[in-house]
Amino acid sequence: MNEETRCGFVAIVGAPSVGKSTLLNRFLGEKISITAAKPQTTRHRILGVLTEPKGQLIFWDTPGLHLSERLLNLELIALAKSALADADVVLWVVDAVRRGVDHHLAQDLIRSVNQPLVVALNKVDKVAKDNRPRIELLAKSLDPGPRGAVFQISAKSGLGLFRLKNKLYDLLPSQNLLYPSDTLTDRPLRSLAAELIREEIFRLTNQEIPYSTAVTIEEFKEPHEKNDHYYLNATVHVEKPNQKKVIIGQGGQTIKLVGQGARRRLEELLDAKVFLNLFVRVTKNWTKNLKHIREFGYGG
Ligand SMILES: Nc1nc2c(ncn2[C@@H]2O[C@H](COP(=O)(O)OP(=O)(O)OP(=O)(O)O)[C@@H](O)[C@H]2O)c(=O)[nH]1
Ligand SMILES: [Mg+2]
Repeated sequence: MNEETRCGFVAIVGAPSVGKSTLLNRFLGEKISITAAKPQTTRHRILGVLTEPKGQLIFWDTPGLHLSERLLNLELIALAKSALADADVVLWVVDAVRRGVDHHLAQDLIRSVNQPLVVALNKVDKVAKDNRPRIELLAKSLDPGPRGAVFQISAKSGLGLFRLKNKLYDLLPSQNLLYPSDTLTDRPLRSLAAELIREEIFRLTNQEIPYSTAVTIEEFKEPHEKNDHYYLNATVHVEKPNQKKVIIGQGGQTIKLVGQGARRRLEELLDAKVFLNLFVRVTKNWTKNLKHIREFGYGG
């Protein structure tokens, strides 16, 4: 083992929509975690592995931390907590412009553990010049002192990420790589496919629809021969009959757009033609039912 090889787990945590998944994708140079302008996009603990000559940063992307008694949300908080408990270093992402409605839940959870802490004040590309002094003050107030450091970054433009990454390496233990160097994620293709469909639903629907939607893949057939199609059968689960109406849209227009967008993205991901069948089903109040939450692959 090279004495200088650094390797370990970094839990990316923070309030919803602060840019955790965008940051992970940016670090990896690949989209493995879906992103959206609407909160509560991530519903898994997503492993992303970055291997470089210096070592290996093993990230856990986690669901945004916010207070709500909805059972699905409680499961997602538990997931983020489990990543925090397993991490060597905590990477707390804070929105420089809008600190996130539930900033305090993240703060409390971070205070309850004692690993090194790096704070990433994200979206500084959005900060107007005359607001710079306010951001400097905010950065100062978030500085964890001897426990770590604070960085001003933009996950979108890449600003500040090199220094942030180097700090993360410095805080990790010296040890051999834990994953083969070509590992990117532990998410199976099938699950990435379900997530891409969900991302299209986030893009094309509003209000409570994105949060009330789950996607499962019933069939995922790989091509047998070159130039053959992938064949996917997916179910979009919603909680109420009126949500089903919205997702299908007038004359089937919305579900058609979801299907077209998701198919294009899947073809990019799989580098092959894709045949995608979407079916919309009402699974009453699934976000309040642990059996369904698990069945759809979220939480625990
Ligand atoms: N301007 C700007 N926008 C950003 C930046 N990082 C993320 N965003 C945007 O912020 C929104 C939320 O990003 P996500 O990465 O999905 O946020 P998240 O923290 O993973 O959200 P949850 O999974 O819902 O907790 C998206 O519209 C991103 O494009 C950034 O550095 N600058
Ligand atoms: Mg996310």
